Amino acid sequence: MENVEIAGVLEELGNLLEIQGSNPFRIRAYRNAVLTVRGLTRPLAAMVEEGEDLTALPAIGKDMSAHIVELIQTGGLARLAEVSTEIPRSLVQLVKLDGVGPKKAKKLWESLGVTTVDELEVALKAGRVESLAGFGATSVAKILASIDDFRRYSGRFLLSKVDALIEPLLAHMREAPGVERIEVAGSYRRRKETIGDVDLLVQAELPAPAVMEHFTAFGSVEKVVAAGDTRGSVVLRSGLEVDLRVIPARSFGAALHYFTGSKEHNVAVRQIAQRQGLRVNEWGVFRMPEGVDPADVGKEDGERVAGETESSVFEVLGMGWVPPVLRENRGEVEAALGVALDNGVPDLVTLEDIQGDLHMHSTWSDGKASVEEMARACKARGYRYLAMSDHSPALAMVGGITPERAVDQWEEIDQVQGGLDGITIFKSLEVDILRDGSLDMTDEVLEALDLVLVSVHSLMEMDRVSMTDRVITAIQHPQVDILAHPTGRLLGRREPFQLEMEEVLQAARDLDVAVEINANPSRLDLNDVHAHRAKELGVKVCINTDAHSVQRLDHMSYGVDQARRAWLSREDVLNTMTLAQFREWLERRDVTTT
Ligand code: DGT
Ligand code: CA
Ligand code: CA
Ligand code: ZN
Repeated sequence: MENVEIAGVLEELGNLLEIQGSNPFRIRAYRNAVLTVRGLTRPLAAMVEEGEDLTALPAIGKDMSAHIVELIQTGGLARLAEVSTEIPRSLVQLVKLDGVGPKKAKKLWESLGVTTVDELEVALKAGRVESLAGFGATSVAKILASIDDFRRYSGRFLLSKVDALIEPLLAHMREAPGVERIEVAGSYRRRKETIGDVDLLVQAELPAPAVMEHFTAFGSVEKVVAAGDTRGSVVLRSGLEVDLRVIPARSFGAALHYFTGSKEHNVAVRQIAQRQGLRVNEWGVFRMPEGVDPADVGKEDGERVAGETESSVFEVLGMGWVPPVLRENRGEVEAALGVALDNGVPDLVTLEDIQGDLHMHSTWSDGKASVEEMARACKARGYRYLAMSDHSPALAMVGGITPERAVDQWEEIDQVQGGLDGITIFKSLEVDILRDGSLDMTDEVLEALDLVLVSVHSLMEMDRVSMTDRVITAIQHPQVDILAHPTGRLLGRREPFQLEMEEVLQAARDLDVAVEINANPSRLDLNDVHAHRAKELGVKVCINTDAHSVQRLDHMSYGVDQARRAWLSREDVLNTMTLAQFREWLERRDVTTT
């Protein structure tokens, strides 16, 4: 059993215990164990096999260690089976809805017998929920809206989750007999925020029954949906579906292009080909003899003119190679042909371009690591600067920093800085935008900070006009530098709040405020379309992790992928600046007023 799966089982058990009303310490023990397991770089299965003591790991006590060993050795967990005789496992789905916590889920189950999202929807629409204590009309409307979101995303997986789930599968497939090359195509290769299914391509001489056999024998396969000569499909225990295609070398590039998609991109490319008397499919690019009806020819008929490599497909059509992140038919086909833009496809920003991370939290608010640990971790990632940006006091539940404590934190930052070479720590805060657009911090502190981030964390149900006013009022404050996670969305859990993005971006341009692409894989906020618009308007985009732990600083790559999907180049991104340039940027307003 893989670490991700173990984390999934422990998380589910923890959630069930919480619905049951179990001891909060026990629930927290599960939460912390899940965090530990998710963060491990070594497989627990290997550690157990080597007889290592798991209780040496943070947050893994005797019970938790026993659970993990049991999972690895038996593939199941007696405790989970036991709890699920007392309480339906499907209740865990209800808790994922906005507006339904563990207590409410329990109540819905006990009073109305609701165990699934479908049953809850029926009960809500029949008016049976409204009359329960603790649920009112507002609560009902909120839950209904959240069921819509749930449906829209159900069956889709966060990109980061897929990264974790398929790593062991790829390692397994590399060992299949006769495998020459492996690529993951589809939305995964395009680095979309969420993934419907994984499209795995394997290059091998056909026929290759051993490859298919090896695939379906992967340890995490729950169900084999299909297993033919060249095509197979399985569902993993996590629920993730994986399609496999086995492709001979002569067609691998064409298949990689075809199955990377998107469908819309493929359609546009096929039209380009048709104009040139060429036919593109997953087997190659073919020149058809004059006067032949395409409907009458087989897949590989005609003269093969490309297909072994992906770049050969683009080249034969007179196009430059298009990075997969751009293949959404949003102008990349024309750009690659060089007709719409004279500079063709832009040079996209890369992870190596990033010089600093300007949004993160420490133990001063709800982070898990100290200022020093975060700073050292940033240095280890090759950054030249970072901003320590803990929460402001309006977020009382996370221990936001009061003006008095801010001053104390600066002392600590100065001390840490004194012991650190090669990286600069900027003093910052992520200041809450209050209802009326005012900021949750004294002007005195705001002026003393090196960098000010602002963001909305409360009252997200505001109407569009009020929310837009609120955000624009906030960024009009002369000390504001960055608008963080501008729409508040949480993929699969919370829709973006109502906001007139065009107005906000224009205001940001006029005020010289940067906007964030929050790199947390469940946020990725701004989305690609809005980030692209920011670039068009000349608004600087900043890619920040918002990390609450050292590990999560590694989310930067997801933010960079999102920026690339938005066509952003290095010069569009604030935190690609050198330290000297960034210092100058911080002084930009002082410069213009003198
Ligand atoms: P997903 O799985 O929903 O996240 O999105 P994709 O893009 O991975 O879509 P998927 O798995 O249905 O198909 C993978 C690729 O195969 C897709 O991006 C383009 C290609 N493809 C699939 N069906 C068609 C089709 O009917 N026409 C064309 N031109 N391409 C297709
Ligand atoms: Ca797919
Ligand atoms: Ca697919
Ligand atoms: Zn934050």
